[in-house]
Amino acid sequence: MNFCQKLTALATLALAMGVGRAHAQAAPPTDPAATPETKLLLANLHSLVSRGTMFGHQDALAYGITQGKMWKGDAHRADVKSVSGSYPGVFGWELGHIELDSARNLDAVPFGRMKEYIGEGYAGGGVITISWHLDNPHNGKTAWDTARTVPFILPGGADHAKYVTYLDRMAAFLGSLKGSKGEAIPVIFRPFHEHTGSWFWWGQKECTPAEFKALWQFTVTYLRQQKNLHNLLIAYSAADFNTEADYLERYPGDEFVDVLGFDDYCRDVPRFQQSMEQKMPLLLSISQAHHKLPALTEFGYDGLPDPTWWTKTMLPLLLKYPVSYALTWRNGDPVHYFAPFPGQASAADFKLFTKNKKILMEKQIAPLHLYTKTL
Ligand code: BMA
Repeated sequence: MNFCQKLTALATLALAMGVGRAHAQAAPPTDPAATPETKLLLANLHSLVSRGTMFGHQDALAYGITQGKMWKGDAHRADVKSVSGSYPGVFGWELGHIELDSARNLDAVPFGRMKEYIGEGYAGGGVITISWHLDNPHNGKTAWDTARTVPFILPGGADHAKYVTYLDRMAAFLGSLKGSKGEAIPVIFRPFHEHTGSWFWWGQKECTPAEFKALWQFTVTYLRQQKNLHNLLIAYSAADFNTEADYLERYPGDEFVDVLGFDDYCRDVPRFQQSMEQKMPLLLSISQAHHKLPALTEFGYDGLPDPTWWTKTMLPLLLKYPVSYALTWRNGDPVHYFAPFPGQASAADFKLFTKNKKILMEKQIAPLHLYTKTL
């Protein structure tokens, strides 16, 4: 073989081994009975990673900020769209208080409206992800209560029946999400998030790894087998972690997770960059080894005080460490917000950020028909 032939042979071998095609071996959904749309979505999301990162915003369609006040419930409105011209590619929603049979979630979004917003996001071609800050089933306090709880709600525990009631109410909502043909809307469901921290009752100091895994496995199995939900991709999302072992300490197993992620917030730019530089390579290598979809499941800079944070801090990180999506948190009130709105200090920079071809908004994603066509 001459030099050229050797190069070609090497390249062929590399391709056959999947080198450079990290996501080609992506696992199908862990739910063997996943709906066709759910299966196709996951396969397409794996392919899409090489094209770019979808930008996501929590509660994008429900409310936002305008001239120092809140807007709420306006049709076809999103702060991200007012600034960039497009809806986000990913729509995040939150189910806290559905377990209480409440008409509104813990941030006052009516569940009836949320269902419509989810339908709109899906019909527009976007991706839906849902978190759940559920109240403590053991003592009725909030998700932020840190009393020891998990052993009481596991099968055989004194509060198991109560937890199952909570699951039933939550599952009824997830099962009610339907597209125009009556098909179930696929959802990236992200329960028990930030479990490596200790601020929720499912946190690291609040239960053992075995208890956490048992809770996760019971929950996912119950939703699939008892509630017949087959539209869920399950996301495991940590807070801080230092090593692969740390990240996987409470991992419930490859058959219970489709998306791997973590949540990280900026309070100081150099420290945030350092934290992302430490966590992102670990996330990417663990996702690749387990054939899971990597995502930055929450990120943000509360109040966006840095006018060039999007292009100077976030963009370089997302270009260097390609993840499927990066979801920023809600525009909760005029002093607690994570996405820019017209007039906000970082609005012009956000617009530039969304113009980068590697940042995918709904406009870029809609023509791909992620639920019906193979990419
Ligand atoms: C938190 C804050 C809270 C909110 C909760 C659930 O990070 O935004 O105000 O209630 O998320 O959405």
